[in-house]
Amino acid sequence: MELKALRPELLAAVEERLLALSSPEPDEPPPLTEAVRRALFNGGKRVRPLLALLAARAFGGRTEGCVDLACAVEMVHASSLILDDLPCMDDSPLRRGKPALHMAFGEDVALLAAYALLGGAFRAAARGAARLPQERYPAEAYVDELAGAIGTAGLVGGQYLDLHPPTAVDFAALEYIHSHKTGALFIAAARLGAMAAQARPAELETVTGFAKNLGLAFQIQDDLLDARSTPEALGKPVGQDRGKTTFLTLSGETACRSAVDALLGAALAHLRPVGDPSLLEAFVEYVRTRTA
Ligand code: GRG
Repeated sequence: MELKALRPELLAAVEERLLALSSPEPDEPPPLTEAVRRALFNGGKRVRPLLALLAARAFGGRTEGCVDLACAVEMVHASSLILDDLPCMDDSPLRRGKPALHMAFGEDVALLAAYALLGGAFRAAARGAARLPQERYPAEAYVDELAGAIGTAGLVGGQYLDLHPPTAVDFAALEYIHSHKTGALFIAAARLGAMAAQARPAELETVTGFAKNLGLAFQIQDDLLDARSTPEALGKPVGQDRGKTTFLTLSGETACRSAVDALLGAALAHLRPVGDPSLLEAFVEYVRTRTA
């Protein structure tokens, strides 16, 4: 099946499960439910869960077994966006064109919602993983994968260096920041999908190389979109990175566009040993042509 035809079905499964995963506990304070749901359902593209589900398909896995894992990754992503927007971090009043969560609910509720999403993500991952075959990858391997992507050598580490950059930010420093801030969750999404499909450890390495290149290309595109797109096309304010060193300020537009092409080419090259790479190839094409 082609990605165009499959995508709505996969995204519908993700929406449905995210709704279930964020349904209120019997004694949950309603404002928390509202904040968590606002963070989850405010127009995200669902790139990471889609990547997880397509990676599962590429290794012959049934995607139902992987939906919880895909949703766990999206919940971590939603949590990271809440935290990223806080005044002590990126200090952004808007997210996806609407008030950031701390603007709508206050910083205290935003922080609590971010923690609630993280807890929910681990619950989803643990429960999803427990329903998969345990011989090659026991349930804790999936949980460990997700935890590693968040930690000091993942999202948190990348965010730290983004907030405390070295005095001279060069390409290597930016690559470190973004391969952690953005790349870590792309890698976790693709690996979790492949693990759910029982891909062999060597195949996981292939998937890691694929997702690493894809994640970095995605981030460089983000820099380009931030500088060159319009708020209408992007669904959020542009020029947010002004004053920051980005791939664009460091290398210029032409070099950035070449880097995106080269990275996407490298991502595709990693797919050569994959049995049926067609859906992941189509996903690369979607990333190549994205406008938001
Ligand atoms: C403890 C979860 C946690 C995080 C702490 C705050 C933080 C560390 C990390 C921030 C990471 C971050 C916000 C990276 C930006 C990644 C990125 C490219 C975001 C945009 O992704 P899209 O385009 O967003 O997929 P949508 O809006 O479509 O969901």
